[in-house]
Amino acid sequence: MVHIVGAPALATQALRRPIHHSLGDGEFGHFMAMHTAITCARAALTPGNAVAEIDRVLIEVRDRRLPGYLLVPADVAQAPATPAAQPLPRHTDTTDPDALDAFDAARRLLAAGPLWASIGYTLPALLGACTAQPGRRGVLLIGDGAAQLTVQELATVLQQRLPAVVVVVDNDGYTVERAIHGADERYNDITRWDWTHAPAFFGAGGDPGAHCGRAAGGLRRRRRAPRAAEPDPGGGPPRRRARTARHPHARAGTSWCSR
Ligand SMILES: Cc1ncc(C[n+]2csc(CCOP(=O)(O)OP(=O)(O)O)c2C)c(N)n1
Ligand SMILES: [Mg+2]
Repeated sequence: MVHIVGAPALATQALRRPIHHSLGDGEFGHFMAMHTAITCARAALTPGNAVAEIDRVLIEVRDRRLPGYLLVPADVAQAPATPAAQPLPRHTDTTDPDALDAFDAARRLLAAGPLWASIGYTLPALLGACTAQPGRRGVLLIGDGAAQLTVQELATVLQQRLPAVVVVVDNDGYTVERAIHGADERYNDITRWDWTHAPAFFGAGGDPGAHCGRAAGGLRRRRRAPRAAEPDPGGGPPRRRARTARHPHARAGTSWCSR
């Protein structure tokens, strides 16, 4: 993976103007420095170094199988370049081909967050996976809290008529966070959406291929008995505590959209 980042023209950078791609301080190296810990090779391209530096970064990324970072100022992107004389030197692959095939097969089936990831990542990832493999049906299981972060990508899924199924676990908030800390805290609540309107809202209302339904009876087992809404000690409106497993909406549980 190579992160290719556009930047203001070198002449603009030289003036140290307090603009975007700096922190408002006219310093344009901050973001490259931040990437030091998560990339194996980085380069800030100039007309003079671009051809050699691009190859250097690509070789490192390929051989070490780690991410790289290329910063491309606007004027460098438009400058003429002499193509490299040689193709990249071959990489001697020491990977067991059987193990690699097995990994590839598994990778084609499952796109998942790694050890831990940003919630909301998987909806755009579904869009990317379906776009990369036309005709294959992507299936996504996503929490309601996560889906609320990147739900707009559903509009592109619908517009592109991708054969995706999205199952939203509609459990009224950040359930896993409630389990870790703050079972009764309002910061684990989210606003409740009626997911069944999502296709119409995102412009696919008249599309007979876009279906949306609610799986009745999901999350039937509720761990705790309902409690009434409680007045906020701070004088605000009554708040519902730990709604996850008990809200009537949670019993209806799961919504889905598909083609
Ligand atoms: C961008 C980002 N913000 C916050 C978190 C911390 N976080 C991890 S899981 C989670 C809640 C997920 O809620 P939801 O998607 O509704 O899933 P549930 O646990 O309810 O099934 C949060 C806020 C995170 N991982 N990434
Ligand atoms: Mg949830």
